[in-house]
Amino acid sequence: MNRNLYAILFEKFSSHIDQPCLVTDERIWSYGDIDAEASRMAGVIRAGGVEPGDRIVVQVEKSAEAVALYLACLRTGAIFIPLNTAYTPAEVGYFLGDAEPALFVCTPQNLAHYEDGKGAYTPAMILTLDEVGGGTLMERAGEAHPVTDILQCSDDDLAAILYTSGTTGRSKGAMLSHGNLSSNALTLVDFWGFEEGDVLLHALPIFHVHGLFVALHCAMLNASPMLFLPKFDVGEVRAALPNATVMMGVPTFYTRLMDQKDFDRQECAHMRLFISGSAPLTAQAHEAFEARTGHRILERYGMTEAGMITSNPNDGERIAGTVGFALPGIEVRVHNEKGERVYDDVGTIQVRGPNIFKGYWRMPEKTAEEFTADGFFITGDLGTQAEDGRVAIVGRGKDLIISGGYNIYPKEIESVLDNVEGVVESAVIGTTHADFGEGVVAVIATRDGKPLDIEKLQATVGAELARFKHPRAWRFVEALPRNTMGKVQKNMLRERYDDAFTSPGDGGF
Ligand code: MLC
Ligand code: AMP
Repeated sequence: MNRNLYAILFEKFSSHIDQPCLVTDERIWSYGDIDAEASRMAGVIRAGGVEPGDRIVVQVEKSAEAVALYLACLRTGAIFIPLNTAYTPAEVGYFLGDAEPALFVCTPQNLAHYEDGKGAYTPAMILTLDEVGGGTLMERAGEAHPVTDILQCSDDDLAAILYTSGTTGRSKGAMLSHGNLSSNALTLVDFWGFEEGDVLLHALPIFHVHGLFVALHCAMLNASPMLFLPKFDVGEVRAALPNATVMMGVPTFYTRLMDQKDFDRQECAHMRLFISGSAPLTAQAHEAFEARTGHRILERYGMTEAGMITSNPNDGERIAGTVGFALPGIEVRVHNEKGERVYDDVGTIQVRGPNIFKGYWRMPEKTAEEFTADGFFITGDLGTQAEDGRVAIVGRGKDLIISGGYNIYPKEIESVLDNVEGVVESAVIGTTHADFGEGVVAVIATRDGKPLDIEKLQATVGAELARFKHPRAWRFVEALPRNTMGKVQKNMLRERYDDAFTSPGDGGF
């Protein structure tokens, strides 16, 4: 049997080939249209000499064509590597060098950055795709001989690599197999009760697990239409809600909807399910949303290396401030520092199951460090597990900021800041931000504690890192607080500057 994820998706939606798949501003793409587009793009991939197992790096805006490109990669056995559209050429250069793709697809505007010889690694083929279906990829697809077969794969063959930054050093590529993705998708479509008539409101980006895998796969396995919005725009989302039944979002989606004074029960009357994840949804936001709309948001927990791990039930009690139970077929446990399993006590969350990734691309030592001897993946999240299995996340063992659902690793920003003249050392922290959950604060030690030129600091960060990672509040001190081991006490800094985005005059956004 062909275990290629595309074969599994195709088998499910092929009896609904005329059903709408992606509804965009420009047109309605039926399942047949998307499949045909994926065949043409597969033709371009094959004609370009891209072999199964070769990598294809993609940094393009959200569009139906970008979805077809992902499906074409699955179809031909090429490994799909999506990149955040906000990444700078410097960041993309690292990913190209690490992944060594046979093909890189970028926007026409960015092409000039990557043409021959400009970066450390130049892919053999660079094509372009814009947000309305233009670019050299589409020109070639128009002429290509369509590939209608689906490459025979096993569960262990790689489907995608998603880069996730590390607490130390550079980003690591999490290798995800066809089996990782299909096992998770088949579980979710069932667990969340996808049914005939469901319509998914899709306003997430498609370069992360949430919008790319969870949302797309669930809809496609159910042959559901997706109202495919280019991004989260609160007005467009509200306009689309009455035609949808399911929405998946990060907590910022829900707080932004709640900020709309006239957003009410009536607008959500048609909805079956609101799902939240990628960042903590406060119990307060959960309860306020229910009071306003009558819907209890279903919160679930996941990560790049594992897809979805736990979920509150579709039928059953959804408890605010918890992320529910291990999904069927997945084992979750909490271990204390002594390596003992604990219940109702805080420890590290560990996971084992068919959803767990195959390791970090070309980093066997890093991979080994993240697994226990009995094969559980150590998530780096801190949580509790009740005797009945219910999990609550209480913090992070890893030094990570989650802002609006995007992960930001302080180390990356600190490394850039530490090279600026006048900076003795820096500590980057996340503190409470009403819109993004956490906002980025840079605490900088200077020789006499005097402030430096913020514009200069911003320019230095801007040349290297994507805008969503930029510090939006700056604090200058004589020295960073350290414990007896010499480690910077970020907890103290987080407490001290927790009002950075709430006190008057601050905010930065
Ligand atoms: C945008 N900006 C952000 C930001 N998004 N800053 C911090 N954090 C973010 N998440 C900045 C931009 O750089 C810009 O800065 C300004 O905010 C406005 O940009 P925008 O493009 O207009 O922002 P907006 O459309 O409002 O985007 C906010 C958002 C978006 C929350 C809708 O970030 C989003 O869609 N987030 C979802 C991320 C996601 O899918 N995560 C899943 C990861 S998977 P300036 O200075 O230029 O004005 C995962 C596993 C799992 O975690 O469990 O799911
Ligand atoms: P990423 O590596 O981008 O996939 O982000 C995964 C991280 O997001 C997890 O390790 C958690 O820290 C966090 N996360 C995902 N879902 C939730 C949730 N429901 N509540 C709290 N944190 C979450």
